Amino acid sequence: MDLRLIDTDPVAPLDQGFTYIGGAAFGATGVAQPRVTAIKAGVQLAEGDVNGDGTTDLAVEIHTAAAPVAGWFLIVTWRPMAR
Ligand SMILES: [Ca+2]
Repeated sequence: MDLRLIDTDPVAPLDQGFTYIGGAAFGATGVAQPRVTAIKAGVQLAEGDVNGDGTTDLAVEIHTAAAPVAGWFLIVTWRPMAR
């Protein structure tokens, strides 16, 4: 799932991306996060919290028996340096 074109903070300079959290609950910490949880055997739910408020903004059902890994998501992996 390619999330690289989503700038999670359009106010800040450059692009801000997501931090993958596996199956953990969204932190509501202001940090954009994708996660994957099992719905039932062979069905995973990938969700993204784009604005870091702890609620789901996008969701995709994935049908696979494979265990979820961070590599399912293409995310911006760099951050602008603090000034
Ligand atoms: Ca949200």
